[in-house]
Amino acid sequence: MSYQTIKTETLGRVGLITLHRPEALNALNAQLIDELGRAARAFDEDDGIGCIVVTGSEKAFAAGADIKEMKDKDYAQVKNEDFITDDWEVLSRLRKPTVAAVAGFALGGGCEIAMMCDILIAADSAKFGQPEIKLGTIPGSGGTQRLTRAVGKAKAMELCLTGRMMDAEEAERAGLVAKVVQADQLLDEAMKTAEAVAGMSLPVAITCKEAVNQAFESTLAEGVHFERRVFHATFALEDRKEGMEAFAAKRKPAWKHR
Ligand code: CO8
Repeated sequence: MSYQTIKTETLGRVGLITLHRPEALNALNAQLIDELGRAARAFDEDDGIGCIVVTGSEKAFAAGADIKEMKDKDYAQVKNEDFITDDWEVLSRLRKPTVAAVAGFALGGGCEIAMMCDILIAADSAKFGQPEIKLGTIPGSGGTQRLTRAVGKAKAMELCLTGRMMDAEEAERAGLVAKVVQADQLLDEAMKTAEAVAGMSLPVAITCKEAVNQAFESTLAEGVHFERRVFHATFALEDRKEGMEAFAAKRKPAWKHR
């Protein structure tokens, strides 16, 4: 498939998507969202892929929805076309684990797309924010919800209501990102993480992702119950047997299902 606003590459069992609209700091226009959705779905459906990495440029992961494309829309239009359709949420619906590798600006929809990924790794140059309030609007693709779940009400309120940016160190302290690395090592680190995940048994990795996500959708008791049920279910897999036998035999597991 050929794309104009993103680049894709398959590196071993990792699918790499690079947002690529350098003239607009990777602002998310309709074409980019369409291409990102198609590429992400294609990797998700590809048996050769175990993990997907989404990244941007050194200067920007993505500076938000394309303001120039959005500015002339009126209420009837956004309502009728259901602006920010499900396509914008594609990354949150993938079955396979995803890693966001963020350098530079991750603002508005850019921050929201990064937060849709399962593991967020930041370069020390990363800047996160939901500046929509400065444009007279509010986040529209989960910013008020995912940011609040990640960093808590106090910081999410402050960030959304003032529109200020938070740097990588603050984002790590607040629990938004898994780790911060030097900018020139961002992609290497993200790939290492993605390769480690892609090296696991795929049905187990998918199950594990589902179980962690359940924490955001249920009470503690329901979540623990769900976890117990899917934990039991892993005992139906040959890979569960293989993993434990390999440990006992002091060898590396040879997963059957990848
Ligand atoms: N939309 C369109 N163009 C943009 C955007 C954007 N969001 N951000 C930057 N650009 C363009 C600039 O207009 C400029 O273009 P040109 O050279 O033609 O003038 C080019 O990119 C470079 O940008 P700057 O010259 O502004 O670069 P600076 O380094 O001076 O500033 C900033 C960088 C601080 C990131 C600045 O560009 C900025 O504030 N950008 C807007 C950030 C913003 O407000 N983002 C939120 C957008 S609203 C939103 O995301 C709603 C989300 C809805 C749901 C999305 C679902 C995924």
